[in-house]
Amino acid sequence: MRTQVAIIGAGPAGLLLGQLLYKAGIDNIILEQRSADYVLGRIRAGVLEQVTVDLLEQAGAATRMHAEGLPHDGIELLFGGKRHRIDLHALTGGKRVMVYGQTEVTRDLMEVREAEGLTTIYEAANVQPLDFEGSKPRVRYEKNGQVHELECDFIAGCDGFHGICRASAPADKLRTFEKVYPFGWLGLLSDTPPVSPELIYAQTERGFALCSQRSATRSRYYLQVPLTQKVEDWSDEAFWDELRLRLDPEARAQLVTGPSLEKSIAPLRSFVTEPMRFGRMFLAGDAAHIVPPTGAKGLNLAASDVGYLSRALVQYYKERSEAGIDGYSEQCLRRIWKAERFSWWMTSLMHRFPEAGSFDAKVQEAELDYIVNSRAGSTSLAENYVGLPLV
Ligand code: RFL
Ligand code: PHB
Repeated sequence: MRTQVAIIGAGPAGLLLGQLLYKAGIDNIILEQRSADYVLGRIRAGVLEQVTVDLLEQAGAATRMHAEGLPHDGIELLFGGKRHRIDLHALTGGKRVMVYGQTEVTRDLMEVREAEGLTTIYEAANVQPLDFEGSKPRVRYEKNGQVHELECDFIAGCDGFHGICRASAPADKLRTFEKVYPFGWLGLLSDTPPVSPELIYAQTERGFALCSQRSATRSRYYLQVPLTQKVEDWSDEAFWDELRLRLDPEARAQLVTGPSLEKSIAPLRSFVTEPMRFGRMFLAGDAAHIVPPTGAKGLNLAASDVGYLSRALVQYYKERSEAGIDGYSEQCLRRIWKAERFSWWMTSLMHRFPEAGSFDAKVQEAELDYIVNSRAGSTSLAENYVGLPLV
C-alpha cells in the first residue's frame, strides 16, 4: 500500500490534518490503534478558538458546530467570593470563542472523512514509523494478526502524548522541557443545565473549580484535587458538595445537580518537544506538547499545528518548495511557547499550590485584583484566551 502522507493517530490533530490535506488534493491514510468508539468516548476539551473554527470550516466539517456550538463573548473569574467578567469580545476587537466539545469535533471530522470515502485503519496494532530519516519512509502495522506496510512520502505523528512517533525519534536529536503540577483535575459531565451562561474559573481557599458546559442541557465541571486521590474516592454527591463550597452564593443557589455521565481525573502537566520534525516525520498536537487545561489551549494547539503542517505540505506538493516543511518546527514552536506560557500562568494564578505560603496567597490575590481592574491586565488575558493569530 502507498499514500502521500501516512497519519498516525485519529484524534483531532490526525483527523483534521487528513481532511485539510484531502481538500488540497493530497492523498493520506490514517492509522489508529483504538476503535472509533473508543476515540469518541474520551471526554476532553470544550473551548475552540477562532483559528480552530476557521480550520474546521476549511476542512468542510463546521456545519454542525455552527448549528449547535455556543459562541461565548466572555468568561468569569471568581475569587474572594465574587465574580468578575472578562469581556473577551470588547477587549479583543470583536473576537470570541466557541464552546463545542472535542467529542463533537472528532465525530464531525470522522463523518466527513467517511463520507469522502477516505481510509482510516482503526485497531491497527504495533504501529511503527520507519526510515523517516531517509527519502522513503514506511509505516509498519498489524491488523487482525497480519503485518502490513504503508509506503509514503511523509509521516505525520498525531498520536498523542503516549504515542510511538516521538518515542521513535532519535534521542540525541530531541530535547524535552517539562513541568509537572502537584494536583489534577477531577471532571464530571452531567445532563444538567449549566450553572451560568458563561464559564466560571474559580480560585478559592479549597482549590480551583471550573464551571463549563457542552450545551443548554449538558454541563462539564472540574475540581482541583490532590494527585493522591482516585476517581473512586469521589461519589457524585461528594463532587457536588465540594463544587458548591467553591462557588459564590448566587451560583450555589443556581446549581442543578444530577447523575454523572462521566467522571475522570487528569493530571496537569506542561511539556514541549523540540524540534517537531525529524527528516520526513513531523510531530503535531499532544505528540509534541502538553499544556495544563486551565487556558483551554490543548485542542487549539493541535489544530494550529496541523494548520501549519497542511500549509507546508501543500507548498511542497503544489509549489515544489521545501520552505514550509523546513520552517514547520520553528513556526509551530513560536506559537506553542506562547500558549505554554499562558497556560502555566493561568494555572499558577487560579490554583492552590500545596507548598505556597501566606505571601504567595497574597500575591495571587493582588494579581487577580490587578487583572480584573486594569484594562491592560484584562486585555492580556483576553487576547491569549481567544487565541493568538496564526502567522
Ligand atoms: P489525542 O486526542 O490524544 O489523539 C491521539 C490519537 O493517537 C492514537 N494513538 C496511536 N495510534 C496508532 N499507533 C499508536 N502507537 C498510537 N498511540 C496513540 C490515540 O489512540 C489517539 O486516538 O491527541 P491530538 O489529536 O493531538 O489532540 C490533542 C487533544 O486531544 C488534547 O490536547 C486535549 O484534549 C487536551 N485536554 C484538554 N484540552 C483542553 O483544551 N481543554 C480540556 O479540558 C482538556 N481536557 C485534555 C483534557 C487531555 C486529556 N488527556 C490527554 C488525558 C482531559 C484529558 C483527560
Ligand atoms: C471544558 O469544557 O472541558 C473546558 C473548558 C475550559 C477549560 C478547560 C476545559 O479551560
